Amino acid sequence: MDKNPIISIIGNGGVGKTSFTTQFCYSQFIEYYDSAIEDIFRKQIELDEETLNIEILDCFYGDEWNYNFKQGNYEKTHGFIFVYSITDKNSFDELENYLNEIYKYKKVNDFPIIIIGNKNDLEDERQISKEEGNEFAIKHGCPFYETSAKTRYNVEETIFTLLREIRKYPFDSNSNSKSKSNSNSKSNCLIF
Ligand SMILES: Nc1nc2c(ncn2[C@@H]2O[C@H](COP(=O)(O)OP(=O)(O)O)[C@@H](O)[C@H]2O)c(=O)[nH]1
Ligand SMILES: [Mg+2]
Repeated sequence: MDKNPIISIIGNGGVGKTSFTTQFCYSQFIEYYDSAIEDIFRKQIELDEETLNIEILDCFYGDEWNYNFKQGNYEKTHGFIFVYSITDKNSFDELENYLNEIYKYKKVNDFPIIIIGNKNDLEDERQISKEEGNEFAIKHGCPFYETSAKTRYNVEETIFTLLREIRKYPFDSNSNSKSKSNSNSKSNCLIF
């Protein structure tokens, strides 16, 4: 596995991408953060006795989105986190479009993804059931978690599961593309 895995976190504005990332990297929930900022977060972690320097690309999506920047980011990404908010049906409906967007740059089955329904602490405002989230993940053959960037619920689990998925896809640095050791193997879907 690449010792410097790169993760892109993708989803509508306001779903909690930056909060999730800062919770993971700094164990802090930051209430206000400018959502029009693109940022790279870095953290050194131990995973199964291996030291990894991970980079998380927290991507802003909007009209001003720079096409070249996006393409460059997607190509170098080892694994993607797709985020919706359980309190925002629109953010859930949009995920399909984001996934299709990535398929323009990477082949289906060629990269690991994980889907998360964030803001799990806001049960009273829930618009998307856990089952709907899980079914969507089954459709895309990837793991699924509900998370809370506020309480840190499943935040580490999400990243660690994705990193273990990335490990199954040996990265070929010569061709800058990934080939999966067993392209037929789909991960089991998990519901939390
Ligand atoms: N209650 C709750 N609020 C959250 C959670 N994640 C993010 N937020 C709030 O949702 C808003 C948008 O979060 P942000 O991380 O900026 O979203 P981004 O645009 O996807 O980066 C902020 O006010 C956050 O404090 C969460 O898990 N629970
Ligand atoms: Mg943000």
